[in-house]
Amino acid sequence: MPGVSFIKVLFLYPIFYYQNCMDAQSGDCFNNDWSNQVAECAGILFKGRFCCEDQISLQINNIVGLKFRFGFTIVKIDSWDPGVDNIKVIAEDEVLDTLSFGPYEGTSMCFNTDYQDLFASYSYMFNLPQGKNSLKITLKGYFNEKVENESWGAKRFTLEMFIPCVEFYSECNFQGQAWRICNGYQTSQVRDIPFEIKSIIIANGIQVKMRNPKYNSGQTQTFTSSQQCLSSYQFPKYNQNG
Ligand SMILES: [Ca+2]
Ligand SMILES: [Ca+2]
Repeated sequence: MPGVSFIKVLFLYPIFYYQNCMDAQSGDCFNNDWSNQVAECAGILFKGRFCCEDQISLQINNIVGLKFRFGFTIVKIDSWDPGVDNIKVIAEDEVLDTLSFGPYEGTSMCFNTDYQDLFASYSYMFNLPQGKNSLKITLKGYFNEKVENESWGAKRFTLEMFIPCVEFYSECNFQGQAWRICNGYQTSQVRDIPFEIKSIIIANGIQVKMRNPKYNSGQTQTFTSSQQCLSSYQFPKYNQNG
């Protein structure tokens, strides 16, 4: 029964997983990621304007990794009150930061000419627990006056994976038992995978090579994207070398 079957995973990292609304006039600012509201300040497009207790989120499904970096640019508009008005940056349930600015921080660029505006970039490393295969990032504001007086927006959203994983499933569509290989983890050179593989989550930038003499005339298969439903495959061995 055992043949020359193997799995080899090549991780190229960090993986630039996601970006949105990067440039001054990016067309993708108008997609529905985060929000479908788009505004402009000094010729620069951003998602906004938001006020009051507005929050915007990005939900990513079928993502496997242990360590990430999220980056974005906040657009502070008009008369924020320091210590009162703020935005929380939240990954899953963890508050990564609380951002606050004063009304005169920045330069007068847009909207209320009495108050200054600024663009400021931030990035955060965070971990995702083992076993999670989805990620939700939220920007949650608290403002106690109307949008004409104080507001915010955001742009240049990026997500990088610093410890990416590949996850194998016993059923199609990423269901059933799961077994993962993560970059940076010490793993034995040869390992048993405890089930027949039916689907795999593979981020862009990762290559998974697999071979089984009973499948595709024993040719090596290289996968560079997620596989929703594979034909019968059984892999007794795994080898983690580039
Ligand atoms: Ca202003
Ligand atoms: Ca206020």
